[in-house]
Amino acid sequence: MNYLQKFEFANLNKDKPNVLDFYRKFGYVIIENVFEQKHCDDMKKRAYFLVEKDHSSNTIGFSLKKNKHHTSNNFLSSAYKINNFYEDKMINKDGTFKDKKINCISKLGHCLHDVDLIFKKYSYHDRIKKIIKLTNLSKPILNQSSYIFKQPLVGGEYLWHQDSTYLLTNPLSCLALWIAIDDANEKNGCLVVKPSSHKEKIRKRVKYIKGKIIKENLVNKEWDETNNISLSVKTGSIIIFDGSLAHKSSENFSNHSRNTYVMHFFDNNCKYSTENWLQRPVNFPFKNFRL
Ligand SMILES: O=C(O)CCC(=O)C(=O)O
Repeated sequence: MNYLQKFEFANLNKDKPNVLDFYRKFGYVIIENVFEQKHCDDMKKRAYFLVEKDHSSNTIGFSLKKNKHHTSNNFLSSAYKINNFYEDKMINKDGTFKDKKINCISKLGHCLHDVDLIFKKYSYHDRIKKIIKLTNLSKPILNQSSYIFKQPLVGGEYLWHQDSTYLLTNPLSCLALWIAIDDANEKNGCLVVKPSSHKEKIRKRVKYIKGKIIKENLVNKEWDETNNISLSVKTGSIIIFDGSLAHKSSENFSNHSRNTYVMHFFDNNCKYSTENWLQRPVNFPFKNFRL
């Protein structure tokens, strides 16, 4: 089986049955040449601008190993704002950076799609609509967006996880679109997936209840290091993946950045858990993703 099979955006109509067949079998699928270099440059330029624009005194670290960011108010408010998260290891004890700010940034999250004009343009772009129409989301809502930098020699690791752990609906409907802003490969920390793991149960749950993040093991089993596939992709490609697919990414050991824009969707015909950390205020509700 060719787990690295790629489909062309331009041939999507013709290839639809094969794309869906691959996605249903393995829980992810790669579509190439969705965005052009100029679109990716536009997003990258905007993301760098947003990093420089941030002058908040409160530096938030981000590490999926320590998860200290979960307790920060700035994390919770990122549900409806764009907050900057920095690589934990690049922040001194006094909160200052160990290098230029842009070299220390980990990610921007989690409402770029509804707050920033440039990201709004790409998030609700006709090309994204064409991809979402392929999926089985009947009433799609774009609820989370992240711009991940994975800067050269600094970008941190993402441990094995399933996205429905954080963005649960009943029944399950979380789906991610992972846009390669740079070429991604094994050296700079591309996405690593476990094909067909989307058919398994959600193993962990992270909830936010009464001011506290609560983590639960739903299945007492960790993901092992067998049967993994590294998804090397070119700039402008999109990886569509199921919210139950186990995935991770390693540190960036190269001299090249591995920027990505990731969007998460759910189906509004399913019940979005009130215990998910990501909640929008009444005056800024989720909006329907019009197709
Ligand atoms: O882009 C990465 O390195 C990881 C992204 C990821 O795991 C996610 O968005 O769920």
